[in-house]
Amino acid sequence: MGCSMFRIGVGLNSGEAASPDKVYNKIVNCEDVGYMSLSTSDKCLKWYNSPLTPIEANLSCQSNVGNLFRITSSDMFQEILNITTIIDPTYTVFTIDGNDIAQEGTWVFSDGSAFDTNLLASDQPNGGTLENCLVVVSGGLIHDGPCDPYSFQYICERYLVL
Ligand SMILES: [Ca+2]
Repeated sequence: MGCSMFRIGVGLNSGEAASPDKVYNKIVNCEDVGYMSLSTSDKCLKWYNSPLTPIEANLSCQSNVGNLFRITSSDMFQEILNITTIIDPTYTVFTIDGNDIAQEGTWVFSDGSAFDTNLLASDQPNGGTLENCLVVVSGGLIHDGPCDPYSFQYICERYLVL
């Protein structure tokens, strides 16, 4: 994404400067807005250390113009596990987007789109109506977990360009 600032002497349509002015282009990336880039996603990510319940965590992400991190492929899952191991190697549980609140057993992201349940650990989900949110547990496995009252670390995502 490019961002331009013009002043007198720079053509608004051409972007060309009349001498002696010069035109500089700045490329904005996730790191510029305090987030991380992923090679497997076009969204920007941020790890939050202060634990919240999954429901509170999603509200927190929304207040930062995003949502909880949506894992949509095994490659993306592996990449975030590699990053998480560097950020907080001692993590035990962190929250990601996905729930079956509206219909037990039907897992969707917070925008209503489908979560691929093939990404779950092989013995999951196992919590029935007591566990309607998604978490990643240490060892790198996606489980269903309680939406409240327990608090976990979490990851938000947002688009770079809003
Ligand atoms: Ca459930």
